[in-house]
Amino acid sequence: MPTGGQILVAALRSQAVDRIYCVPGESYLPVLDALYDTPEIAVVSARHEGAAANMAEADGKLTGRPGVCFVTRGPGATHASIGVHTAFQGSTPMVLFIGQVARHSRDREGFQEVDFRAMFAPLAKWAAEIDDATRIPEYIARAFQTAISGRPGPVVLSLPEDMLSAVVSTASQIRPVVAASATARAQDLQQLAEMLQLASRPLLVVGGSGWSVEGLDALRDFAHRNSLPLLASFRRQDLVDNRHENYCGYLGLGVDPNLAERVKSADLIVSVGSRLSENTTSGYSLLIPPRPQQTLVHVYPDPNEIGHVYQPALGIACGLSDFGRALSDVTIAENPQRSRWLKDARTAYVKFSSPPSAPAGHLDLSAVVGWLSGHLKDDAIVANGAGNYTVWVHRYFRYRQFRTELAPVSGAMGYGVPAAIAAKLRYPEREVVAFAGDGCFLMYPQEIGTAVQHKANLVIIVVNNGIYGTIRMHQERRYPGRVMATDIHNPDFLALAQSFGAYAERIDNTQAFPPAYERAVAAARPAVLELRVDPAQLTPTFRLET
Ligand SMILES: Cc1ncc(C[n+]2csc(CCOP(=O)(O)OP(=O)(O)O)c2C)c(N)n1
Repeated sequence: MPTGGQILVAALRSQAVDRIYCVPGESYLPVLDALYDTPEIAVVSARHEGAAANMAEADGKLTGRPGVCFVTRGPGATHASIGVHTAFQGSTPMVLFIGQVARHSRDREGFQEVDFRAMFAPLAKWAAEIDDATRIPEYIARAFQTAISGRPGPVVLSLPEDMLSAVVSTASQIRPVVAASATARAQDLQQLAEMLQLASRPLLVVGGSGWSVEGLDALRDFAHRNSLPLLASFRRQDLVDNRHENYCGYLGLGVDPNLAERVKSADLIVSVGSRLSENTTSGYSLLIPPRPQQTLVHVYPDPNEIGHVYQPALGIACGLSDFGRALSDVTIAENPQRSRWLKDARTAYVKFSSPPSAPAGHLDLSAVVGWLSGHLKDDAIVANGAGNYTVWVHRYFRYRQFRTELAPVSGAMGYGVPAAIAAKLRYPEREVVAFAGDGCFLMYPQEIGTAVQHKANLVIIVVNNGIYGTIRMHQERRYPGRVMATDIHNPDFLALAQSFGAYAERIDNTQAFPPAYERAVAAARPAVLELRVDPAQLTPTFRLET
C-alpha cells in the first residue's frame, strides 16, 4: 500500500510534472524516496531555496504550467518565499511544497514549525496544509487548477511529515487540469470597436500572463490591420516581436520619457492583460487613479482586478488568448491621424532602442547589449534580476519571441542566474544568457555549482561596477555625496566561477566582448563573463560627476 509521499508523486505525474527544484530536508523524506522510483521526474537540487524557488518560477513562466519546488519547513520556506512573491507579482503558475512538522507536534512550536497558511496568505493565491494522505490528489488538483486559472500565480502546500509517511489504502485518480476561460461578449467587442473608431491617439498596452502564441499573433494582427501602437507593460517585452512595425516600446523602469508623454496624451488606452501596475504606470502618474483622464478599456482574466485601481470606461473579464482571437472579428475604419500617431511612436521607439554610435567609455554596456541583440538567435532566452544594469538590457535588447524574457516583475535581485539555469534545463538546445549586476549575482553565485552539475551551459554576464548602483543613484539624487551602504567589496569573480568548474573571462573594453562571448559559448560548460564597467555611469543617461 502506498505512502503519502508516493501518492503525492503519482499525483504530480498525473499533472505531467517532469522536473522539480528543491533543497532536500528531513521533513519530506518520503517524497524524496518516492522520487527515487520515478525517473520521469528530474530532480534538481539547488544550493539555496531562494534560488530553487526562482528556478521553479522561471520554469512556470516558460511553460505556462506550474513550476514545482520542494523545501523544508521554517528555514527552507522562509528562503523560498522570495520565489513565491516573484510568482505572485509576475502572475506565474507555481506550486511550492513545504515539509512540515508532524501533526502531533503542531501548535507546540515544534522544531522549525511555522503556520504556513498564515505566512503565505498575502504571498500566494492559496496556501493550505494537507492533513490526510487520502486527500492528497484532491489538494494537488486544486493547487494546479488554482495556479493556472484566471490570473495565474503561486500556491503553497504544507505537508506534515507523518502524513507523508502514512500508509493509505485508497487514493483517487486525478486528470491533468485545464484552465477554463471566460470569453468577451459581442456587445463589449462592439463597444470597443466604437471607442477605437472615435480615438485618434489610442494605445494598446499588452501584459500579464496566460497568453498563447496564437492569441498574441491575433492581437498583433489586429493592431496591424487597424494601425494601433502596441506597448509592452513592465518586463513583458517578449509579448510582441520588438521588430514589428506596430511595437512602440515598453513601460516601466527606464521608460522613454517621450513614450511616457505619449501615454499621458493618449485619448484611449486599451490594457490587454496588464494590471497597469506601479512600474508600468511610472508610479501611477501616467494614468492617475481612480479615474484616468484617458479613456480606459481594461481587459483582464480576473474580474476582481478590473476596478481594483482604475475605473475603466469598459471592463472586459476574459481569457487573454481568447480575447486576442475574438479581435479577428473587429475592424475599424482607417484614420490618417491614427496612422501618423503610430508612425511617430514607432520611429521614437527605434531611435530610443538603438545604441548610440559613439560608445561611452572603455566598456559601453549599450554596445554589448546591442551586439547580443543583433547576434543571438530569435529563440534565445535572456534573463535578468534587479539593478540599474537592467535598464540597458531592457532598452537595447529587442526581444523577438514569446517567452524569451525572464525578468522579475517583483524586482527581486538574484532572479536572473537561477531563472536562466532553469531555462537552459528546459531548453538545452537554446542559447540562454543571464545578466546580473555584481550585487545581484552575489545573491546566488553558488548556483553555478548547480549549473555545472546539471550541465546547464548558460552564459552569465556579471556587470561589475563595484556598487549597488541603483541605490547609489537614488542616494545621489536625494542625498548627494552622502554615500552609505552602497559600496561592495567583491570577490575575484573569475576564480569564484572557475572553482565551480565554469569557464570565465574578464572584459574591460567593448571590442573584447564579441570574441569573448563566442569563446564562452564554445566552452560547452557554464560560463561567466565579468564586465568591468564604470561606476559613474549609473544609467545610459545618468552619469555621476566625479
Ligand atoms: C532581494 C533584493 N534586495 C534588495 C533590493 C533593492 N535593490 C534594488 S537594485 C539594488 C542594487 C543592485 O545592484 P547591482 O546588482 O550591483 O546592479 P547595479 O544597480 O549596480 O547595476 C538593490 C540593493 C532588491 N530589489 N531585491
